[in-house]
Amino acid sequence: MKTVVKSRKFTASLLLALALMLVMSLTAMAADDDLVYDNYDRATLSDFASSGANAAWTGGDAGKSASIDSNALKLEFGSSGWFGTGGGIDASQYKYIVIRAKGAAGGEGSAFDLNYAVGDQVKTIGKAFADLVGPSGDKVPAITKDYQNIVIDMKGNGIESGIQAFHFNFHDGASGTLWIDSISFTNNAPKEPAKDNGAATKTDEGAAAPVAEPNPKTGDTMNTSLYIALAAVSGAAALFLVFKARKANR
Ligand SMILES: [Ca+2]
Repeated sequence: MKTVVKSRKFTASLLLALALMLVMSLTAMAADDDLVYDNYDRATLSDFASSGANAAWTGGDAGKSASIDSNALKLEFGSSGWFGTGGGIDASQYKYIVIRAKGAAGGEGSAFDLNYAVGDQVKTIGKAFADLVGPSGDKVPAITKDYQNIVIDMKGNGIESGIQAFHFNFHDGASGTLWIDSISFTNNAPKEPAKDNGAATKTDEGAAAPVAEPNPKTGDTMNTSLYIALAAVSGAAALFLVFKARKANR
C-alpha cells in the first residue's frame, strides 16, 4: 500500500511540475501581447497614470504646441523643432512599432524624422518618417486625413531594441498638424499586400486586425488556448491525485 501511495505522490508531483512548466511557458509567451507605450486616452498630456501609459515624460521645443485632443496627441508644428516622449520600457522582445496617426492635410510623414533614444543617447534613423519601411520591406503607407496603423519594422530601419524614447524632429520650414492616437510595440504585423501587388489597397494595409496573423513564434494562433487547456487538465489531475493519496494515507 505504501509503495502505491508513494508512486501516486510521485505522479502527482510530476503532474504539478508539468503544470508549472506550462504556466512558465505561457509567461514566456507574454511578448505576444502588444506593449502599449501611450494611448493618450486622458485629459492632459502629463497625466500618464490615468491611462496607464508606459511613457513617463514628454518635452522638447515643439512641445509647447503639443496637447491632448480627443484621446490623441495633437502636434501642431510651424517650424523646426522636436517633440519627445520617453519611459522606462523594455521593447527588446518586439519587432514592430505601431503608430496610429492621421494628419490635417495628409502627407505629413515627409515633414519630420522619427528618432529615438536608448538611455540618454539620442539615435537618428537618418530619413523622413515617410521613408521608413514596414514589415514587407516597402515604405510605410503615407499619413492621411484618416487614422490608420502605421507599422514600422524596427530591424528594417536599424532601430535598436533598447529604445526608451521617441523623438519627432520636424524639418525646417515645415508646418502642419499631426494626431497620434497611440504608440505601441507588437510582434503581430498586420497583413500587407504582396510586394508585386502594386499599389492595390496599399492605404489599407495597417487596418487589418493583428489577431488574424499567425503567432510568429509558434505559427499557430490556437497554441495559447491549447496550453491553457493542457495546464488546466494536468493541474486538475494533480489535485485529484494529491487528494486520493492523502485519503489513502489516513
Ligand atoms: Ca488614443
